[in-house]
Amino acid sequence: MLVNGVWKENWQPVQAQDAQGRFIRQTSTFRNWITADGSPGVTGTGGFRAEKDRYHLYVAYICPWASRTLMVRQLKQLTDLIGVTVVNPQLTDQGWRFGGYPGAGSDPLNGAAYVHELYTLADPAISGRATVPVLWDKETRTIVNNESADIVRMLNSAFAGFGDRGPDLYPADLAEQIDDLNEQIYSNLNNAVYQAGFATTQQAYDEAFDRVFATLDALEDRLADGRRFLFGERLTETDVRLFVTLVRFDAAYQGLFKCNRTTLREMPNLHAYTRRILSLEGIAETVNLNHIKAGYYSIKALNPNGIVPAGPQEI
Ligand SMILES: N[C@@H](CCC(=O)N[C@@H](CS)C(=O)NCC(=O)O)C(=O)O
Repeated sequence: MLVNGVWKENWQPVQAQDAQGRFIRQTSTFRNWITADGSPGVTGTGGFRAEKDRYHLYVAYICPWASRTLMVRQLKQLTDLIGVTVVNPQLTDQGWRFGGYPGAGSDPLNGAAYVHELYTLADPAISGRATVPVLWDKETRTIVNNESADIVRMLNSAFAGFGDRGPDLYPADLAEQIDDLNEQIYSNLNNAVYQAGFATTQQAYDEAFDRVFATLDALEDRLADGRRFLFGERLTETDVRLFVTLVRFDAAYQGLFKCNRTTLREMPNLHAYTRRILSLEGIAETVNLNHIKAGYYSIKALNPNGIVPAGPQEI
């Protein structure tokens, strides 16, 4: 991680843990918003007006949080407005690295070798972890935001002035229900699989495992009435948040993170739902199973010999 702008120690997967050995995720540092007119958003400062070719996303295909932002960029048809660079899937001693792995790129804007360099460009005295996604502003050469939940929401609305940009993923009449279900899915699934995987006590693992499968069971039931998406016919940001975990489930969480009561394939409604979202225009390009497997199985603390499983080869 970075301490006062300098990279310290080898990269470690566990960010922090509580007294019971439960994994705790770091909170994000840059919380500014792109808005239609450059006025400040819900948090942070203003000055980030929606403009073509001004912003760039740095992502990892392995990362579910970064993948949310990639999906929304596709769903909102923003691919010609906002560029993307994908990092290598394996975490190095200095965190995310650019270039070399098939499907990854080098940094076209700043010539950085590691993502942590973007953080020190944005704030030379920064302390904290250098996470993806990073939403970069080419004009002021800084990080607008590194919290995927914010990025998903700002991309849903900020570029409305550029024509019809796909479905409203956060419609006002569903906002409260979306916020509620987002929170449940984040705590009991998106983050809980990591809590199972990185648990350092049996109790912490058991608790996380139970939350993961109770949540999957409830979602499997919810989809039993044949609805296309979580709230019916309309795709929302909650579907994006659920999809990114489901699509990694059999490839990474089931094996490496020991979330192995049931595979996704054994939950027919959730499996069909995942494939339905995967078939939406542009979404398959945001999912790279090779990166997902190579990335998760490169975490030495969980897989010291670095063997990458051959399967599964499809979702
Ligand atoms: N709150 C962040 C979390 C992002 C996050 O944890 N990204 C992970 C990859 S999945 C990361 O970059 N980890 C590197 C590290 O922790 O050093 C978000 O949702 O945007």
